[in-house]
Amino acid sequence: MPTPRRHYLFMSTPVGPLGSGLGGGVELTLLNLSQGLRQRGHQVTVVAPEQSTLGDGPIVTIPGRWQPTAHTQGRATPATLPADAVLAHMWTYARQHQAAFDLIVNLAYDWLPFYLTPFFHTPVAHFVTMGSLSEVMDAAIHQVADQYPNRLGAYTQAQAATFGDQHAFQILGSAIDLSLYDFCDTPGTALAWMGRISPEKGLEDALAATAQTQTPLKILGKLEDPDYWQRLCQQFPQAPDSYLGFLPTAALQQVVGQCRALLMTPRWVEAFGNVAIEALACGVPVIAYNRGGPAEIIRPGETGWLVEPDDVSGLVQAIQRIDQLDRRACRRQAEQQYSLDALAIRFEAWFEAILH
Ligand code: HBI
Repeated sequence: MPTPRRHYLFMSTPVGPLGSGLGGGVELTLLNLSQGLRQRGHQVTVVAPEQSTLGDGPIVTIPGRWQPTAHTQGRATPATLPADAVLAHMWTYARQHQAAFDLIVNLAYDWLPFYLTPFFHTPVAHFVTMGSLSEVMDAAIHQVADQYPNRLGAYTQAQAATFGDQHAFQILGSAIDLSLYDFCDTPGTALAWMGRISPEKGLEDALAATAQTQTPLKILGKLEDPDYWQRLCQQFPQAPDSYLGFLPTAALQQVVGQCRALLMTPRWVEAFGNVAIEALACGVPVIAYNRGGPAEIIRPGETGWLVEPDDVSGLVQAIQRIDQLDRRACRRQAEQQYSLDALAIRFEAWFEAILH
């Protein structure tokens, strides 16, 4: 029996307008998911702070004060709500219009939407976009898990496990628009490293490994922590000439496609690691610490290598075994698992499980 055509209401992150970059990975998830679900015949309406832009689909923009970001707060930080909060106004809109939708999908990492779940007639599902950060959010998430067992989604098992009860989560992964990435079968000699230049991303290990193997390293990403970068430049004199800045997708995929492999050296549990599937889409294998999201993406010995976390000598050994990996298998894995349609199919199955 074909899946019925649904009308979903997506509630965006309240930390800033879509298209501003303030919403981080959620912006990409919302754009890709709405595009993929519409291509499968569903209707998607997105509710987001005013000045939001999201491709060409219908979007309801709501005024009000942005929410302070959760990922810089501590575990004991209480739930907060500014006066005239855009988050509160967004959920007032949802309450008033809920009858027009089959399902409401929350992407905000905030207390209010989780607390409101039992107050709605239309079912509310929550796609959780980060790991465990605070007691108050953990309690709100566990409350929903207890009352509505199948209403929580996450990117990866590792991210879900940070909440202690990973079985309460549907694991959905992520996706990219593969039409923006070209397969490259003729790499040069360089390796790539992509991500925000900030301590939790562990760039120093990639610099140490490529210094040992005398391999050029191309560094791409936003220079988020200048003091940290200064320290790296002193420790690794070749670093400044490896840095290519933050590139838009077209230029990024051009540079990465020419590389023999991508190095991922996270110090923390990456909820997913979108740069891994961007590399695979270009045919570039991924060498990553066996930690967090990348460990659930890479197929060891086929599309990459997993290395003992924080072990630079393990990175060096993996770099010496890149040629055992198959660049076409990398592109194939991106097409099978990380296309817009593959993502939409995973979310559609989760939504149908909730609606039955
Ligand atoms: N902080 N309070 C709050 N709410 C969010 O929805 C939120 C956030 N910080 C970061 C963020 N969302 C996204 O950038 C990540 O979930 C990817």
